[in-house]
Amino acid sequence: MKILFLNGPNLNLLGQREPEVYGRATLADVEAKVRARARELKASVEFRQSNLEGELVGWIQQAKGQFDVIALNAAAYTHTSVALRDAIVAVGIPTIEIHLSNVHAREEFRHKSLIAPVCRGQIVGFGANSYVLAVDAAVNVNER
Ligand code: CA2
Repeated sequence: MKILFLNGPNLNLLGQREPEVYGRATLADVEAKVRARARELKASVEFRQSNLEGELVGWIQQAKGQFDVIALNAAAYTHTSVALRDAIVAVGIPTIEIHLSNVHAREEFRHKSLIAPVCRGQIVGFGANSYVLAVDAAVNVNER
């Protein structure tokens, strides 16, 4: 099981600002937690972040034949990006939407996800543990 974790804009700032919303863990801390769980479940993980929509689209396209599951925190692009949604559909790789915060309990513009309808499911609101839970979800993605 090969899982591609993709992180969208500003998530490189994690742990540096807004700890009351996003927690104190840095993105490197989140990656370490993901790798620890992946090791337990004998899964392999690639972990990337970009502030550029096109780069995220490129990574999704290139994942075809390379990864079994994509775990995607598209950050602000969640709420705006038809391009990411189309890329997920185009590659046909099961994709899990992740958010640190509970987007449904925040501003109304965060309630709408353009990618949710083309993802297998959403894991939101558990901070860094949303990512850890995504490893478990990925490993079991075909058990429905
Ligand atoms: O809760 C999440 O994981 C989000 O994807 C985070 C995005 C936000 O736009 C989504 O609505 C929900 C924001 C990521 C920015 O992260 C920062 C972290 C620390 C300081 C500033 C921004």
